This record gives sequence, C-alpha cells and structure tokens, in this order.
Amino acid sequence: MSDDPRAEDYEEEEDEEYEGEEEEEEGEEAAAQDANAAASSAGDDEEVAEEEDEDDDEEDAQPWSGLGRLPEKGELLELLREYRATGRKQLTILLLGKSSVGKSSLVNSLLGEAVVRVQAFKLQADTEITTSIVRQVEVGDAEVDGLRIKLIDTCGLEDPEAGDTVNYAALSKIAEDIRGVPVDVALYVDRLDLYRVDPLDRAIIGAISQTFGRQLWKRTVLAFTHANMQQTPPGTTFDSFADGRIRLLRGAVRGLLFRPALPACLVENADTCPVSPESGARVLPDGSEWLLGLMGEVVDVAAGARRPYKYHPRMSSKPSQRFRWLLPAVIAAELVFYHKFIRPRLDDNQRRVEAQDDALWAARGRQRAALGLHPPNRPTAERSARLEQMYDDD
Ligand SMILES: Nc1nc2c(ncn2[C@@H]2O[C@H](COP(=O)(O)OP(=O)(O)OP(=O)(O)O)[C@@H](O)[C@H]2O)c(=O)[nH]1
Ligand SMILES: [Mg+2]
Repeated sequence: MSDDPRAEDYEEEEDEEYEGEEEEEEGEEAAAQDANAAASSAGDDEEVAEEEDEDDDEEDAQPWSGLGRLPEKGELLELLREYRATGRKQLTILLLGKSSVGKSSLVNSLLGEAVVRVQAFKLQADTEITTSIVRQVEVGDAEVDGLRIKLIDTCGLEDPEAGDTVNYAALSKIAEDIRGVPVDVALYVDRLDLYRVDPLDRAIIGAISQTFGRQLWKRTVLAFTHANMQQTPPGTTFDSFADGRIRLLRGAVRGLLFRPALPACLVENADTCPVSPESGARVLPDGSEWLLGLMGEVVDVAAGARRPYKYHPRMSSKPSQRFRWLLPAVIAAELVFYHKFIRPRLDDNQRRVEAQDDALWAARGRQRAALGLHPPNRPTAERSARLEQMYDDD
C-alpha cells in the first residue's frame, strides 16, 4: 500500500528528470541558508537568537510518558534506535491538512497521550494556529535516550467562514511560526473515506507549495485517517479503494516534472479501531498495524534526507513573480507580433471594406444616372461614423 520512498528517488542526484528543478530548489534552500548567514554576519542578533531558541527545544521537552501505554512500544523504540544511530537527536514532524481530518487526533495517537484538543465541531476562533509538543525518550537505553520527538500540530487550512477558501492568513502564520525550525517530515493528513480531490484540496495543496516551497513535498508522508472502513464502494476492495484514493491525492501534488515520492500510510484514530489479539496494536481491515507503518515511513523519510527542511520566507514563491524578468521580452514579442502580423491584416481588411464601399456607391451612382437622378449623396467617413454611433446608442 505504501511506497518505499527510496524506490522513487527523492534523492535528487538520481532523479534526472527532475534534476534541473531540484537544483533550483536546492539553490533556493541554500539561498535561504545563505540569507540566514548573511543576517548573522550583519549583526541581526535578535533574529538569529530567536532562531537558535527555536532550534533548541530541550527546555520544553518533557518525558514521553505515553510511550509506555503504546502496545507498539518495543517496535517503535527499535525504529527510533535506528534513527538515532544516524546521529540525529530530534525527530520533528509537521502536520498539515484541512480542518477536522484528524491532525490533532493523530498527534494524540502517535504520542499515546491526549495532549492536543480534539473537537468534532470547531469554531475558527477557538483554533490555535500551531501547537508544538516535544517529548523526550527516557527508557533507560543509552542508544535511544535523549531523542526528542517534536510534533507540530496546525489548524485546518481552509477558511470556512470565507466560503471554503484557503486560509492564507493561517498558512502565513504557520510559516512564520516554523521559520528556522528544522522539520524532518511533514505529514499531509486527509481522510481515506472520501472519493475525490476537490478544487479546495487542490487550492490548499497549491498554497502549501507556494508558501513553503515545493521541496516540502519531498519530505512529506501522506496520512489517510478514518481508515477502518468496513465497507468500500461496490466493485472495490479495501486495498483497491485505498490505492485509488492515494493515487488521486498524489496526482494532485505531482506535476509533469515534479515527482516527489509521497509515501502514504493509513491511520485510524478512533478508539473503536480493532486491535491485534497477539500484539494489542491497532489494526486496519487489511490486517496491518497502522502506527508502526506510519512511523516506519516517517523515520525512512527523515533519515533519508540530507538535512531537515527549514522554512525561510525566500522559499515562498508567487508564480506571477517568478518569471518577472521575462516580462519585457514578452511585451516586445507581442508588439512585434502585432506590427508584423495583426496590423497588416487589419489594414488589408480595412482596404477591402473601403473598396467594397466604393464599388457599392459607384453602382448606386450608375443606377441613379440611368434613371436621370442626381448622383447619390455619399456621407463622409466622419458622418457615417456618427450615424453608426447613433444607431448603436438606440
Ligand atoms: N472515526 C474516526 N474519527 C476520527 C479520526 N480522526 C479524527 N476523528 C474525529 O474527527 C474529529 C476531528 O478530529 P481532529 O483531530 O480535531 O481534527 P483536526 O484535523 O485536528 O481538525 P482542526 O484542528 O480543526 O484542523 C473528531 O471528532 C475526531 O474524533 C479517525 O481516524 N477515525
Ligand atoms: Mg486540530
């Protein structure tokens, strides 16, 4: 069901098709880091200190008490041990998605603790834009102790009060809140039990790319909640339905040359999720233990990236501005096109109309002369324009 992220080469050197863009994005990233460096050398101490503070969450970290309650604890620790062995001390996961898809529920499920508020019906005003929770592993095992898990929960990205549009203000605030914070993995959360990717989904996906830069998708795992689907539409099995839904969402993110791996996992946050009689872990209709599946993908993506993603405002792009430098050339090309092709055709046309007019008036003159009448009173160009205008006004 879920792809091996390495199989799709999100390591840029191997992805030839995407190479140019990748370099550009790596360039953007590097530029952003250069900008940080420039800020520090320019003595912008306040900003740099702020960013260092954000990087260092040690003082906020609390022991991960919920770990002991997770039936998956043993396997989970094994995964985290492997991750820790790569030299990393923190695993930061940013959750993004529409409202009520289960982001906060997923934070609570992953930690085994009810740390963030989950509500079926929410007023936008109630919603925190970002909530960071940092837990530290302390299990008496030197190989993994001290590893910090940081989960950044965010508010829904649509704005129901403005008629189901993208909540750009919230997106900007999220970006501001995570500025300089190393993010190892983003989880794009959506529901499994939906049949389509609608225009709002596409708009939200586009807005994420514009705000955070498309490179965030290369560190993104798709998480589909509500996955304990006992019934799927006629003609589908659980697997084929889930595969179709995953393909739809991936298709909305990927472009012709932009092919992030987007490994996908299924999730069931509800307490009613069946558990395996042997392990006690929560299982899906296909028999898979979802929490381990998800954490396996998260650790793979985090460990596979050369460095964490760090947001910098330079990563935000407005497509209309990207090729701004081409504007004079485009205008010049339009002018040449107009003068070389359009204008001669218009002049030709005008000449043809005038010749037809002349022929018409000459014929009228001949007719009137044959009848012994005076020549026709042909209106001047100015007078005919005025007459035409009067008819139009009527
Ligand atoms: N059955 C089922 N219900 C879920 C699942 N995940 C979340 N819910 C329910 O969906 C509702 C919304 O869940 P939240 O976790 O608050 O959703 P959210 O994405 O954090 O929503 P916002 O904070 O508004 O963006 C709650 O009533 C949850 O109990 C799931 O996997 N299965
Ligand atoms: Mg929430």
